[in-house]
Amino acid sequence: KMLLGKSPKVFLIGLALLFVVHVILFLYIKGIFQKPNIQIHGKEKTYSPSSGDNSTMEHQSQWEILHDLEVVNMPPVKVEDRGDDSAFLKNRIHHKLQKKVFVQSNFFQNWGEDLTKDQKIQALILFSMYGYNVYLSDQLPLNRSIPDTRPFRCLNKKYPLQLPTLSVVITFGDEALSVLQRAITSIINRTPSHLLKELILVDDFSSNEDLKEDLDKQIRLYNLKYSGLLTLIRHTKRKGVVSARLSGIQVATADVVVFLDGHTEVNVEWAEPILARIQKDHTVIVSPIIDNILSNTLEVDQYPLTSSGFDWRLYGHYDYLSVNLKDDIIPIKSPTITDFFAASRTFLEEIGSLDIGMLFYGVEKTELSLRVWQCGGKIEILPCSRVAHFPQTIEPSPLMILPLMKYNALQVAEVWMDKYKYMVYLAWNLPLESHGMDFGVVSSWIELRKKLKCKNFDWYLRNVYPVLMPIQNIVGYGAMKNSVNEMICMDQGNIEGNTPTMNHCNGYRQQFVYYHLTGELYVGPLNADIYSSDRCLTDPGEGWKPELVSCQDATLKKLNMYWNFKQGASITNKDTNRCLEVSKRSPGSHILVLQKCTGQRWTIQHTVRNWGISSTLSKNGNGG
Ligand SMILES: *[C@@H]1O[C@H](CO)[C@@H](O)[C@H](O)[C@H]1NC(C)=O
Ligand SMILES: *[C@@H]1O[C@H](CO)[C@@H](O)[C@H](O)[C@H]1NC(C)=O
Ligand SMILES: [Mn+2]
Repeated sequence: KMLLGKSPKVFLIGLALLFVVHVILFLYIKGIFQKPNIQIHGKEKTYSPSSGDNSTMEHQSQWEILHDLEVVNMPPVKVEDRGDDSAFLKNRIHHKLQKKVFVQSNFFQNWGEDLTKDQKIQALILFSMYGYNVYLSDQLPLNRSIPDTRPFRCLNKKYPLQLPTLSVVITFGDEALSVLQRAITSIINRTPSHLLKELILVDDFSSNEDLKEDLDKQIRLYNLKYSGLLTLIRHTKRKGVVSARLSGIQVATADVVVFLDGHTEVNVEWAEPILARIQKDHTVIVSPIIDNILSNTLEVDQYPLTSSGFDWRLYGHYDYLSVNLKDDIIPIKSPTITDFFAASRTFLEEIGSLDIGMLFYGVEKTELSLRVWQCGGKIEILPCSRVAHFPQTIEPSPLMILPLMKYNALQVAEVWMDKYKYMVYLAWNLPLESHGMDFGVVSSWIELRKKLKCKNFDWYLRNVYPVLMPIQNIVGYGAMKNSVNEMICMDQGNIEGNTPTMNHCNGYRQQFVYYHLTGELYVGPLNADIYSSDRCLTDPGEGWKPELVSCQDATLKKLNMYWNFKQGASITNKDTNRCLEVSKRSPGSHILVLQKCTGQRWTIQHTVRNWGISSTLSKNGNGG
């Protein structure tokens, strides 16, 4: 921005390319890949820990920060294929180190104004690499105090003196050493030493130099001081969080095992509520409340009490909670675990431990949670147990994750969801039959389910997670195309707005359409739960613009929301008889209009035989 004029031509080309890349990344991050931890259902907006103040940094991702570092005439970048993005980022940053860097970033709005330019550059580079403020972390004491975020009544709670022992498993990959050490220090300082049996670190193939000899040295020092408390396991290949946790379980010996990651700080008396609850009932799996560590100032921000659930893609997120807040210290029954959880080691073993087939974050929480509830366990979130955590760190690109998530979701649907699994196919926009997606071998899990006489998904829906509302009468779904131009698809348009439009077909959820036997047309991602109403296409009766309205509102207000449609035919409003058609606005740009029918035809990507649940999909369900 400030460097215009130096070598304008190259700069402009470079800037244009970078802009495109960032727009694509931004769209992916914001639109396609909804982060599970920051979405509160029911409010239909992103949870913002400090909304109200001016700190924009919490929402600035490493990709956006990277933008602040963009330089003139950046050379092409060699991307090492390590199967993740960190190498890519480092490579980019390394090039920039030798270049002139633009350091005026809102990163320094709340912190570090007094740093010199070189220090600022260093701080930004570290932030880009890790997704949190490593420069500051390196200066803070490892044993720093953090605010006690528990509800007040927790402070008076007494726990039994005799409690089960605890193995803490920390899995990490490419963590900043000071952040990892602060996690270790907080656990050692805030867990009663007679209960903390061991601390197991699993390094999932980090590439950082300081996580090699430096970490080994630190661990030797800890072990001298705390008589062999720490164990370090190193993977020689990146295997993912489930694999890393399994490596940890294999060496764990205490009664209870708890899983954390490397960018956490446990709070006072975090372990006692966990151990007391599992002592009382060893079939309960518990999660602490995860408070946020702000990524620039490293302040701890209290997180509200929530339970945790998932959408029909089986992707985990927090649910808006309507608990009676007078009872703010009793365990919260939760449909799923959150990112961190603790379990009796023997109970976890009984129900099949962790599923190594779960390849990436997101669906693995749903998998374990369905297994726990359906096979006789329970899940609770404990308001008196608090763990602070950086919510945003470097993540692989959504492009890489989505296929893995889909693969895992289908496995889970196959094993645990019986006749409801069709909803997962609808949410992912996959054909109900012969979808051609290989989802691996699930027979051992089906056998385990039989052996443990686990309950069925219908029981889970009715007793644990009535929030999800399966839809029975969708008869057509996926991309909706018009005979005028096969390259464009119906699209929900601007997410803030309510005017659907036509855009180039891109396969994203913004272009999913669901047609009901009863005439409703949903446009956009499928929610199908009681919190977030899906959006129905309506004819306002006048003007040419179709509107998207929450289906609940449309029903209440008796809007014109029912449409006649058959594959390859027109879309006609049942009340107004107007047709939904495509009109050219300018070359290459199309819009949706309501008008007198001119004979345009529509086709929808998938149709459902037998009006609803496919017979082949429901027949091998294991009713329970
Ligand atoms: C945010 O910025 C505005 C204007 O710059 C200022 O008036 C306000 O006090 C700031 N709020 C906080 C919480 O810092
Ligand atoms: C951290 O450790 C130092 C040195 O052992 C000690 O002086 C200080 O009081 C500790 N701080 C906290 C918050 O425990
Ligand atoms: Mn994390």
